[in-house]
Amino acid sequence: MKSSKKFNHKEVESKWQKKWLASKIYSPDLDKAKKPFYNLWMFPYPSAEGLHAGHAFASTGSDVIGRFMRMNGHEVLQPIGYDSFGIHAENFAIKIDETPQVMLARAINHYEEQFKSLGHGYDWTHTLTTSDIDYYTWTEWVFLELFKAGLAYRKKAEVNFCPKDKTVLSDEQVMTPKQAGKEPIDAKGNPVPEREGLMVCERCGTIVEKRELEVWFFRITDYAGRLLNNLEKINWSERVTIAQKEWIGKSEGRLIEFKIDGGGTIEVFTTRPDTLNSATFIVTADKKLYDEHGKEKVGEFTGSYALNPLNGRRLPIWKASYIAPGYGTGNVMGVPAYDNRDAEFAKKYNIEILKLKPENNNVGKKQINYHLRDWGIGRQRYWGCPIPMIHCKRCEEKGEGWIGSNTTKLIHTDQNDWSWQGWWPEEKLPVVLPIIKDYKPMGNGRGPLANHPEFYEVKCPHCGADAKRETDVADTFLDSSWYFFRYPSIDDKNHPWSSAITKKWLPVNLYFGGAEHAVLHLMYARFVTMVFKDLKLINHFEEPFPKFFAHGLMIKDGAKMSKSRGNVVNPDEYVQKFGADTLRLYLMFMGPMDGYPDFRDTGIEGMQRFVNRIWNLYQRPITIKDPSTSLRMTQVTHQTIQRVTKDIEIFHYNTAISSIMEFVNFLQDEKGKGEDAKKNSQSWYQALQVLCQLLAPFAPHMTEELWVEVLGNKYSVHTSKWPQYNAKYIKAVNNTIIIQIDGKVRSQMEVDIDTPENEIKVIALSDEKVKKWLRNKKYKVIFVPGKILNFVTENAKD
Ligand code: ANZ
Ligand code: ZN
Repeated sequence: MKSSKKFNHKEVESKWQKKWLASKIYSPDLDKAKKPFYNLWMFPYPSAEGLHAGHAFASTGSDVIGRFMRMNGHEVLQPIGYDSFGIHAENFAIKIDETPQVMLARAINHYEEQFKSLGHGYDWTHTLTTSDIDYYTWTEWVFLELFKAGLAYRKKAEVNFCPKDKTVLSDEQVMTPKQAGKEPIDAKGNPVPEREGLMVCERCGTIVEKRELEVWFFRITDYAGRLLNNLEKINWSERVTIAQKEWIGKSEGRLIEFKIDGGGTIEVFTTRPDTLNSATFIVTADKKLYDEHGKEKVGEFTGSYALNPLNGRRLPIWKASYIAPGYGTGNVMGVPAYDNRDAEFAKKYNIEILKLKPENNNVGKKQINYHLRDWGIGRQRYWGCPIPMIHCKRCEEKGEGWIGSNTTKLIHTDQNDWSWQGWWPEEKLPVVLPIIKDYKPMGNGRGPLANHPEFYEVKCPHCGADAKRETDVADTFLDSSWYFFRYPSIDDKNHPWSSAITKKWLPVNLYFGGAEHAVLHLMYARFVTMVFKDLKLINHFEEPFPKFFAHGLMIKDGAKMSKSRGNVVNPDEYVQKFGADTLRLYLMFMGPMDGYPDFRDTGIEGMQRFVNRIWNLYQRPITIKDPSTSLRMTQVTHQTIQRVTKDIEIFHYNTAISSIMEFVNFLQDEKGKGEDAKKNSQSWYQALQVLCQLLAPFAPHMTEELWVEVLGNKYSVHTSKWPQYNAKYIKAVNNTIIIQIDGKVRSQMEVDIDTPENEIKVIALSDEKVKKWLRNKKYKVIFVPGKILNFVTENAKD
């Protein structure tokens, strides 16, 4: 048996990393797999800063479950890739004055080394990078599929614009400073005091401006109902489901038409038709007031009156700042007696407040509204997937465009707001993103590609005239909305995915990732998958992630990790110093996987001592010639299997590791007993095998070394069969003791099988019921081992 007193992590870890790669134990045969399990962790966007400890925490959490499923008989596909297009990478490249291509090549290498050094069981034969042409060719294809289905349209719209990033943002990328976790700043970077209604860019905290731009949208609102209803069918972390529900924002109400005194009508949307009788005014949206005042209530009387259909009352019509132009009908019936906003407004402008009892009425017609907006996907930046569309002026003048000519699969029929006259899809993909030097954003509402005629000057695919290619690029969230389709089919160069492989491997069995993606990535991926289903591009599912686990956020010494605080944990240093196994164990032990575990250096040192203790446990002669067994050891072994299995299944890794620690303590005590231990070598051997297996998902290198080199197994611990417990040993471990007082059953308790009598007595005496019955009494105790604890009081004898 070769092994030393201290676990030499450098030697052992690099040895097994190389062996695993060569033996491809993490690359399942995708065609032949019998029990496929697609285990996916949200891929990172690479920047030259490298993987941080939060990544290490989350990716280890995903790796643990992948290893567990593999040991439970599944062929596990666990791929990793890079979400490399987008502002994040581009801004970093600008900062260090390199092209994104050059910066990324280096960054991705670094990430790959880091992932490997952490010992993750990734299938390195199925990896992808979204900015590679092999990948984004198909992202362009996805765009065209949506376009051809009538789900991509271009429209002049008021969009969110970040003056710092100089690009349009989707609604989902705009939030309150608190939601973004940023101090609000203006376009010049100066801090701005917080106030109600302030909205900032998710990424940089700059106050977002509104601009009128003509941009591409995806009609995600068509899917609002389905996106909402399907939430019932999928198994997701609750906080994410709630966030999606709120974001979709279903609202059931009625449309009520009011006649305008002097002619015409005005229609309102209300969720409280029962309050119609108490309406005292009508408020209508005004874009200017809305933009200038936001939530502050400012209004102007229009001079007109509407008539309440229920009681004929004459209601003044006001324009007001608190009505959102794009929501409902943009008109509201003001009911100050029942609605706070209306009350505030009515008081300010001396409008009557009238409180009549709500009563049933059925005026108006039922209406369901959603707060979800269409997904604006054009970005006036360079580093993104080209939008493969061509605009022809001549076709536009002739009133021609894609609609009405080539469309066969059109889902949407309402063409009112589609201004794509003159727009044609590219006939041949890919549209290659050219390498340019002047790729910085311009801030004039056009992307840098608009300075490159060699890119945008093309012939119209319809009439042959000089035409122009779209120079906006796609939102990065388009890249990540479908990447999980591509991983298993990465070898198929002619299709975005192979249907046989997809049938076998999708949907993703377990998706692991951050809750911060609740309304962005996770909504878009669901939408795009539903569209694929409707277009019959897939047919056996429409929810990409039937199970999603939202991990928590790691903090350091009680505070959020950030560069300015200087408390960012670099996993590389810890891997160097302590080894990946110690780091992994520590990350998983810090706290619940979905909480805010706190990384402390003292904690990881403690974990290192634990790792060395395990290592030492195996430094004893192991002779399996002796067939005798120890019931106690078998029981503890099986009990540990049960606990650890149950905990891993529900991502309670920290308590799984606690149980392993208890097991190690027990074995160490037994080992201390020396002679005894030798006698029981069969149980010892079993216990050491099991310990190795239970630890394998957390500490893959050390366990592999022990499994192969010390225990003498001829195959990898990671392909070994997860130990099963036998119920008969579990039951025997716990004992139910009946507690009697003067011969009457008053309570009962569960104790460890060999708990000594005096300890059982102490536990019983802490029982409230027992306390009550024994209050102020003297008693004697009669103990029937394993069965009954009887308190005989002095009174009873009298
Ligand atoms: C009368 C009323 C009485 C209302 C009452 C509420 C309470 P959600 O849940 O968001 O759909 N509303 C309608 N359109 C609006 C707009 N464009 N901008 C601002 N407010 C608007 O809320 C719908 C309710 O918000 C509607 O019901 C309407 O006010 C208002 F005691 O009508 B209610
Ligand atoms: Zn044309």
